[in-house]
Amino acid sequence: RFADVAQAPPDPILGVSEAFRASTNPNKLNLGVGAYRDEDLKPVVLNVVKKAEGNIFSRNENKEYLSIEGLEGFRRATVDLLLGQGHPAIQEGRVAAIQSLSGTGSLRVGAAFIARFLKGATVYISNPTWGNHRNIFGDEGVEWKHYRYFDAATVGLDFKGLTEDLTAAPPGSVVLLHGCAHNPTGVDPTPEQWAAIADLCKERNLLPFFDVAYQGFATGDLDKDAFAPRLFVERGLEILVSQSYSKNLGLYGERVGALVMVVQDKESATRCLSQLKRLARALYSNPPTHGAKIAAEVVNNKELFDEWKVEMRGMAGRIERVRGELQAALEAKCPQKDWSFITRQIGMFSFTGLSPAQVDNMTNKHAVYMTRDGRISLAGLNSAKVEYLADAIVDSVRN
Ligand code: PLP
Ligand code: TYF
Repeated sequence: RFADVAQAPPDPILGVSEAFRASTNPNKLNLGVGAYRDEDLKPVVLNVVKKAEGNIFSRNENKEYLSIEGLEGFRRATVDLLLGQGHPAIQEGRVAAIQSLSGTGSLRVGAAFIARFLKGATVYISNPTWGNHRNIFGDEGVEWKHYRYFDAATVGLDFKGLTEDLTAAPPGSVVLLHGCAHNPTGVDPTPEQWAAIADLCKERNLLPFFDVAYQGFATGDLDKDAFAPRLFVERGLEILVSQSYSKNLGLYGERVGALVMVVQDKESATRCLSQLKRLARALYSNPPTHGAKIAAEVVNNKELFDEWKVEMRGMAGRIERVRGELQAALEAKCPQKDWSFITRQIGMFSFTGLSPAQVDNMTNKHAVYMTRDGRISLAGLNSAKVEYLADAIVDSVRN
């Protein structure tokens, strides 16, 4: 019965971590997965998370099911974090938010909503994008197409290509946009370009679906990093948003996130939430409690919230520092090439432009583990390893 089941390919990102673990090379370096590491390259549990957990444990709460839409305090907190406390859309009651299984699960609920209520709509995803986007929409039977995004020649945004592709998209299509710190390129639209994209969505009747997985990691400031979705709402657009606390609160394994819909009026919000609950019920019934309590505790407690902002800036700052160091090391070792893209790119990643063959050289010869699209996670780099990495890159580009 099961003998004919074919082997599934490994995840192109998480598979890198498996290969890294299997390597016995003492110099091995894991720049594959986008997960924050400290200067000793160890995973981090934020101080505010430990404090929040202390508060939660001291209240000796039960482990009852949450309601399908999730923890009330978390739902409020996550919308506040996205739109800013007291935002008119919140006061008008036209925001529907369902706690879901981190960014991935929230995207999947969004995909299920699209499949059921926007039948036939195509989702436009950037080329390139986070690999799982294709699976998430594809597995829900939602058709997806690429829009142009990255221009290898300028190592920047192909704004002309993006505009052309979205202009050609049929009205009613969905456009998946990375809220900030685009994965994998580290290239975001400028504020003016965001405004133009918003106008285009409005003119062409496209539905923006923001994937917000790195709020805090673009500028180190949670509010500034919510610029794009807030701008779209300000311009009168209805939006879908998936939010993840994996990176900014370091809650990876707790699976904390939400799907948020900002719609035109309160009645629509009520009905949309009822349908999101209907979808979630069949997918996983109700979301996990612990991580949501942590996020709610941090965002809703002024003291912890302020401390989180400091820790957030610390993480973003460490990544920015190693970016600068890597660029300087490459400029010293290989001055004939322009390496300025490394500090122009933002967020956790650098899109190096290394070809698959060069990536193989990085991994096979130097034990630098990274994805085959040439992306490196700077969250997995420290000062001590900068020289080693720069030597490996220079050796690989010369090959
Ligand atoms: N979207 C993007 C762009 C990501 O990089 C990630 C990975 O963190 C996710 C969504 C979802 O991650 P998670 O399911 O851990 O929130
Ligand atoms: O792009 C990354 O590295 C992160 C982590 O299936 C991740 O988004 C990677 C793959 C995956 C889930 C999370």
